[in-house]
Amino acid sequence: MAVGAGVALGEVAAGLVSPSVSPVTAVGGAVIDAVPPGVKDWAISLFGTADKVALLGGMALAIAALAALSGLVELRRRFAGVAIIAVFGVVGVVAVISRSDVTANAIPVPLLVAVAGMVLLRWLIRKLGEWQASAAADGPSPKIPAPNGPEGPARRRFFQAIGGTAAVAALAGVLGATLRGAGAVVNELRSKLVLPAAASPAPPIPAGAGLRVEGIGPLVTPNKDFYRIDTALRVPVVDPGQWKLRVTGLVEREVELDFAALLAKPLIERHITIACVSNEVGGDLIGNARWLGWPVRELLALAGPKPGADMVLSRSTDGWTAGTPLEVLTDNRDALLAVGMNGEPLPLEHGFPARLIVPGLYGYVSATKWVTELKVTRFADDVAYWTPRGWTERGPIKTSSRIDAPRDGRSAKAGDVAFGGVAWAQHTGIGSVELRVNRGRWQPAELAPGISKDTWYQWKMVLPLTPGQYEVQVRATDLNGIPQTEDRAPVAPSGATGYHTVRVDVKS
Ligand SMILES: Nc1nc2c(c(=O)[nH]1)N[C@H]1C(S)=C(S)[C@@H](COP(=O)(O)O)O[C@H]1N2
Ligand SMILES: [Mo]
Repeated sequence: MAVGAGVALGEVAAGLVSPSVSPVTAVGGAVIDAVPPGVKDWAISLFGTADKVALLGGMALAIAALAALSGLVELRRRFAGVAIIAVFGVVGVVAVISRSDVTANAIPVPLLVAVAGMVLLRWLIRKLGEWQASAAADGPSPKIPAPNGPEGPARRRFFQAIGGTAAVAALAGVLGATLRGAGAVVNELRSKLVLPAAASPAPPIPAGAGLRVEGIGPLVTPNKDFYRIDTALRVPVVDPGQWKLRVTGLVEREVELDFAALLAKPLIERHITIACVSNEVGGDLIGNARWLGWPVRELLALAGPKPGADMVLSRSTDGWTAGTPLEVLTDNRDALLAVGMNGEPLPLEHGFPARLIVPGLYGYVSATKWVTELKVTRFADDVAYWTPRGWTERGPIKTSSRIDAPRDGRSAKAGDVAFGGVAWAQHTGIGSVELRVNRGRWQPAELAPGISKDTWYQWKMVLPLTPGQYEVQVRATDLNGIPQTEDRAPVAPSGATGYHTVRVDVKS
């Protein structure tokens, strides 16, 4: 019961976080990947297309056997059964981490399964022990319960605990299956989807754009490492066959677009770095991806915004909204109604089947995931989700820079110490990056070419350092010659500012 409840709670958590993080699915997938081909062929010939059901059934039997074993062992020796569950919890974590499509937010799920299983097992065994103890105290024949003896209440409490655990397991099982069922179906549709080639492919990445400095992040962020920010407790699951986008409001004519029609448009592919307004100085709520999509200005041109309109309120399936200046969506920048991310359909967490990506604006005013409506309106008439919650109505990304290597607080060996990181000023571009040591004079760093002015740029600088404590700061200047501000500001209401500072302990 304890293990069953833990596994069921894990399925609920997986259903909420992401369909791909279920420990059961991850362990099953790891088994599929690990068994030798001969065994796989044998299983397929034996079970045919029911091979997955057979695998899940086999896993259920294995889990039940493991649970029974833990219970028997725990009854004899306190924490011995708990330890068995802990070992399998570690196996679950390793299985989840080893899945290539899984993000960091998946790791708590198998931990939850193991912890819930361990806590419940200990609790139930204690109740059982209390019953046994009172039965033993009751007389020489504990087999025949005395209805009014001290074992009566202890026995009842044990069965109440077992019954309660069973009820939790059953409820969680049903909820988890419902949540995950829909996600699994759409995940399957997504994995079968073949996106069209871009009519205008992404310009090639300039040679030398990616610098080799130990500890510096990749120039293009892999999907599984891309930061995720949204208000959705459960990842919205949107069937692309049902998806529609409507352009409404102050327009000459409303436009409705389904997914097939969107894919039939001449799509363009561009590298664009998006950032969250909640990104602290030096933080990692920023990522650079190659997005495939249809320019929003072409969609808006079909609808024909009426004079007086100055904002587009985009809305997602879960009711979240962003307010984007109409001007930004109609100028010549590559604001996209995106369907692809780094050569794949958007991951469910990143807005499948379609989202907005706007160069130069923080995500909260532009990057609506699971988008289904663009309402052309006016800032005076409509308010987006985060505006009444203490964030500015407009959210241009502030020019900023980050030191990735060496990390703050690390020590380095005296001699040439390689510093490296990124700098961004989306849609303006970075002109220069400078470093200063212990508040000394600013020295120019080597600046790699950006992929475009809409992406971050990598920089590097080798400093000859003798043993001692150093404080190193970075600052970027955009291509208009405007440096990032030194004044420190918190993330609210419009994005953090100030120099990223790292302390390095140089040892001989
Ligand atoms: N539907 C929806 N879209 C959303 C959000 C949200 O809460 N709901 N958050 C936005 C914010 S604040 C950011 S920073 C970006 C993050 O996009 P990502 O999760 O793909 O990195 O999505 C934006 N799009
Ligand atoms: Mo954000």
